[in-house]
Amino acid sequence: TDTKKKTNGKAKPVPMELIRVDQQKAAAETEILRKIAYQVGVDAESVTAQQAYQGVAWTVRERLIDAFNKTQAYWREKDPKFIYYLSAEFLMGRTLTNAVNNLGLEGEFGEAIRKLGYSLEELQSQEQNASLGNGGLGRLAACFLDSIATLSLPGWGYGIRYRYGMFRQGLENGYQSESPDYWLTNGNPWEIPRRELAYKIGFYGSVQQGKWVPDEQVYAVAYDNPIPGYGTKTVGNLRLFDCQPMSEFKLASFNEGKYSEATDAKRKAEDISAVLYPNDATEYGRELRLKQQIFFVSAAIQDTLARFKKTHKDMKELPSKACFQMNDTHPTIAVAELMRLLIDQEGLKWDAAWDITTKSLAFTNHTVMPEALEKWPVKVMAKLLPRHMEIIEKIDSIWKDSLRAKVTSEVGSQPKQAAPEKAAEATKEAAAEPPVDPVEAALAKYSIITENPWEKGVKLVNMAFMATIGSKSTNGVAAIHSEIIKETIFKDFYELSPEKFQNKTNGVTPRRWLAYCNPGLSKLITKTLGSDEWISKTDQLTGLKQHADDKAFQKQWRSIKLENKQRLADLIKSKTGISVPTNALYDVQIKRIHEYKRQHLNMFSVVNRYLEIKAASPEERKKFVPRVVIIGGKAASAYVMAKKMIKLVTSLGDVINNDPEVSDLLKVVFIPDYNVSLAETIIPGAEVSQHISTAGTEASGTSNMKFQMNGCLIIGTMDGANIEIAQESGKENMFVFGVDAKDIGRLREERKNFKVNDPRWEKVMSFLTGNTFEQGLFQDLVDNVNDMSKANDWFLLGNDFTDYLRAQDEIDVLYKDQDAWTKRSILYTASSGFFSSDRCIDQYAKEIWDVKPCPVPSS
Ligand code: B1H
Repeated sequence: TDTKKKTNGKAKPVPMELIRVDQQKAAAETEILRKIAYQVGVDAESVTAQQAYQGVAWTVRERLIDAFNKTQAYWREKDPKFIYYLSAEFLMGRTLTNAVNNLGLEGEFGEAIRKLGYSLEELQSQEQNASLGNGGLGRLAACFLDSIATLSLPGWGYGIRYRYGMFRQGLENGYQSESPDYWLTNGNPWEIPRRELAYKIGFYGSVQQGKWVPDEQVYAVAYDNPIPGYGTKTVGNLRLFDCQPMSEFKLASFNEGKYSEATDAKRKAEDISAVLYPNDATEYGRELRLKQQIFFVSAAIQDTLARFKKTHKDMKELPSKACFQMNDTHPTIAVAELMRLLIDQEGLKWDAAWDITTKSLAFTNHTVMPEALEKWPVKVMAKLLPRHMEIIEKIDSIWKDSLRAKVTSEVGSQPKQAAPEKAAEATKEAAAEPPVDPVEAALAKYSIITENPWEKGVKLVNMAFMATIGSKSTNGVAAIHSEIIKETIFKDFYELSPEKFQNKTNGVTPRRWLAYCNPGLSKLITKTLGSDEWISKTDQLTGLKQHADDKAFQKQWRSIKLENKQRLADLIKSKTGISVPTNALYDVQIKRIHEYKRQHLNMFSVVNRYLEIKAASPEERKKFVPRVVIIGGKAASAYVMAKKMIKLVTSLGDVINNDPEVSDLLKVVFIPDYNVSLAETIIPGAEVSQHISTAGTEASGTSNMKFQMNGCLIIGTMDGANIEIAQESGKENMFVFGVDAKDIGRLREERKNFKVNDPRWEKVMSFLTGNTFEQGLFQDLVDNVNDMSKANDWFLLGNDFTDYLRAQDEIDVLYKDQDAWTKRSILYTASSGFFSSDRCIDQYAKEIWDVKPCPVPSS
């Protein structure tokens, strides 16, 4: 009952007298009308925006595919080394504007769209966001694809074609509500289904004669998503896999009237690629999630090996033709899967397979949050992937064998006697348990398989450790983060092989995040610099520095910001019904809602400002700089405190926005359902943005870079990439506050006995627990940071509160001097060049991947 036999039939040559379709293109206008008539199926007398979007998108798709086919054919011919970016998330957003602009079609298509009575922007707004990611990590992967193509690097992304992306966020009574994001309602012009390209993926079963016999099998069906580079003919690829059953349904059961049994296998298979896990930075120990991971990783590696084998016989050459970058721990089962395929399918010996594996894989870590470092229970792994578990055990045991001599000599050189005060305890334990070999005990810290510290006897597979051991490099995503991982989670591994550890400070694509989302500013920059080369050579932005003091230039700069603020005000009105004045300072914090990102600290300062305005006389009130505080972001569905933080924002909004005494001096807005396309309107309209995580917790941050590019000033801690942004733009130009990362360990200890010495803190706490709100509504949130008998303010809001308010005051002071403010804004954009993902990807290509550009020749 195999319905999907892999056909892969031989292609027949097309007769010479037939003209290739890519040479038959008519004018965009004609093609769009044909698409509207025959693809959309409507009479072109009048077309809705959605129909016009469809017509345009399906036409752009063809241009995209022409260039895509040429690129891929050229790469097949040249056979360069490829980078394969393995990621469970690609947060692509919308495609139309990006494709039109990157392909250089804006003139021709802009004109055709105008004739239809629409603008490109209007049509783009018809497109659903492809929200196949949680936040920064997923969006980073999308920016990387843009840069890989722009630099003409042979490279593909590999991931999952989730049918439901990141959940849609609504508000009910000020609380987050969640609903499924079905983003494929109107079809997807940006993908090419490859139904003939299907790989078998197994689960469960047992190992027989050294080989895996799975109990359950599904197909991974490929969908290609062409990725156009900017200023090049290169079009790369994002290959996403959809999960399909081996057979549609059991006809026999169906005929007996057992309908649900008949379709059981189909439903189970389709579940695998159904939904993105909305669990930013929290590990979710579900079997289905592990299924998703092996599903796309196995398909990606099988696909790569199949292509490799068409032109190469010796597997040993694989590392010179392919590098797999593992985006966080989610794809790290790749270590075991590549070993399995090389040994069980290609017939290699263990050592040869290990050599190939460790030369072909590379690993990026994106967080030090312990809950996000995936550790799968051995029981789950052994049941779902018995052969992989065997391989992991062998990797672990060989690895520890290789360290035994070293560890033995170290243990030997250490005093055997336990410290006197511990001795009594040790004796007690020793009586209950068999003696532990000190060498084995010392080896434990290097072990992939560890005991769960919270559950005795439960063994876990530490995926991050396996990834580091099994790959040629491990990197962090900002300078400070790359140092922290060497001192904490990977300390012992760093000491063994320091040369494996690297830093690659994140970057964002200047196409989407400046050139296209901020056309006004983009035009001014191009005019000022005399060319638009800065769009791919962002170092040229430094040329703006010499204009930073020019009053006329400042005025133009400001008027563009005002237009962008108006667009943002319109967006706020349409999404929330709240009217906000454009003469106020627009203050933005948009990111996942998390205690470590401290949206509640932001709200504490809002409360303080509110109370100060209320306490001021009408005369004094005139001195306040009006502010609109804008928050956006989703909370993981099971994260109770993060959801309470959203309720805090909306509740404060209800109180403050309706208080006539405050009037337009302060507004608090929560924009629901934050996503990529909202960010494209919010960021250009922001004047100050908040990146205020507790030092040492935010690995990098990437929206900070987008704000900087758009000339938005930053208030932030010395954390993640903020530190490097401060280096580039001048620390004195950033509103810096807060404790230092190196002190947080000690401060967390001391916080238990530390009282916040600031009367404003008490006022804020009493306001939040007072009778303005429903009794007890924010008690838990306040207790967490203020009641040291119940909690210890883990993210140190109490420590940073006073300094944060000082930095907030500095913002108001500077804003009153609009020329000084604008000058800084110009300097931010001028010094943002380093944070282009082109720079970042160039470093990956040279320092980790060893992949070289292979541009398609023009003609
Ligand atoms: C980042 C994640 C993440 N780090 C687990 N880790 C997830 C972890 O669904 N999950 O299980 C999803 C995402 N995301 C972010 O990566 C960091 O917090 C940012 O600081 C960083 O800028 C970004 C890109 O490197």
